[in-house]
Amino acid sequence: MQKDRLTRRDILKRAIAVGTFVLIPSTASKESAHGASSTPQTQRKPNFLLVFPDQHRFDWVPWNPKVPLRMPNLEKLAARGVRFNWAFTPSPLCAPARACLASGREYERCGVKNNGQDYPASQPTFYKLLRDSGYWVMGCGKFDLHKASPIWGLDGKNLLTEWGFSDGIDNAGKQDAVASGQDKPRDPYMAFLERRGLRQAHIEDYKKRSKIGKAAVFPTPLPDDAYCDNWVGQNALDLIRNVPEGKPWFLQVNFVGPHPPWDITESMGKLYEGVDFPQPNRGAQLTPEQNTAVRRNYSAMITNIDRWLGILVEELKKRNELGNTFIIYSSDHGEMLNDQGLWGKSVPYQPSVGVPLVIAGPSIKRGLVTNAPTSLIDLTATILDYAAVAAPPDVDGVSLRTVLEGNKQRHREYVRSALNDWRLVFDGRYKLVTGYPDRDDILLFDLEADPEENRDLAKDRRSIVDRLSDVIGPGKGENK
Ligand SMILES: [Ca+2]
Repeated sequence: MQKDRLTRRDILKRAIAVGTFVLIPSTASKESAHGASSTPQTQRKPNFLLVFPDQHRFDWVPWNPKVPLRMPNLEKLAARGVRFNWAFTPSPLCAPARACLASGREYERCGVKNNGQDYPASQPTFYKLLRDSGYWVMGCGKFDLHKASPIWGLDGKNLLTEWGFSDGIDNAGKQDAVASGQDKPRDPYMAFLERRGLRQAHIEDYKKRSKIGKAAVFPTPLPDDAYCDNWVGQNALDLIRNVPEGKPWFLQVNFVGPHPPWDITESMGKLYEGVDFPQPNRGAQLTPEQNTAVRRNYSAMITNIDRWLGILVEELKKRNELGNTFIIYSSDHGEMLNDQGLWGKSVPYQPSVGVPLVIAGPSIKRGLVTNAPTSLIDLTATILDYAAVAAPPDVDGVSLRTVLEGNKQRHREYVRSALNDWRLVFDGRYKLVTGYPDRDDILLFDLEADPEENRDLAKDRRSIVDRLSDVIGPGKGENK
């Protein structure tokens, strides 16, 4: 077997010798120390693992010295890949953000304006394109592509085939599971809790939390193995183990955390016991102790997701697939955590629109940190690019390949985000926001000098406002 394997250099040598060049996909040309299987690499398509928690904000990362967050597995991933300082969601709300990712289109063209709309059945998804090209396409956790019609099926397979998946388990998000499962389970997670005799206890726990509101930080009565993100992680493992032999695969793991409520298990409650966190920027409502407690639970949910990232990477090592798998860690949007006195997302401030982004995989630079502004829609283009599947002409995302392989510092001039009436454009330093908080308002922030966005410069820097106003629209095709 071994003697039949040609290295990239061998092939190039032979090509030069006979006066021809062959195109060798660069994705398949280099392998990490963990190696590849005995299949000739030029014939193998890479796999993709997209770890996609819900509501993980951009600065809650282990390399931020201001936040004592532990994510050892994300740090390892960053050491063998590229991490982005300026990754944006195209729209900071569940359904539009995930529709933008699925379609690769900016907010205005993603077909989903808010959480009250389903993903249009006739609109293409990159999942479908991958599947049509021979990929085994999988997903688990909360997909949120049909938020207006909350029908998951107890096996979580209701619309998976239509969206382009080969296999998967779509469960309800935290609140949707409890709201829909009051009388009987309507989604696979509540069905699982029912089988374990825990559904009622979970419903009662959420009732208690909703009465207390943001300050509810007590642990759930659920044991660790029944906690939703641990059940989602187990589903991810089971899916990888059931990939048909020889198929390249894609898996998106949509963890439900660290979205509120701040429910954690007893054991997760010990992770940040006694650890201090910075107080919110211009926060309101809660006491310092309550803010710290919320931030501990938020961090515990993220550290638990990081534990699953580690388990999944170990599984890939065992399967001898790590060298041929792109691993991407990001999130659909952030969480204000009481910064600016706000909670949740939906607003144009960085804790809401900024997401973490780390990518490692074959041919990707190791340990690169980049300031290239990027959007989740660029992931769509990047995945299709590395899978050697042509992106449809109406995809707005731009492949990150040149940045990931260290050949370019930037792949686009501007990045955008939008929701309802507001629009945002960021050029790598200045961020212009129109239509927020009211339709006629304009805000300008210098994120280099004022990363917490406390000084609006719109009245002082008119030329920058004018320049960015010209490009604040969806910018179709500008990057092509
Ligand atoms: Ca979300």
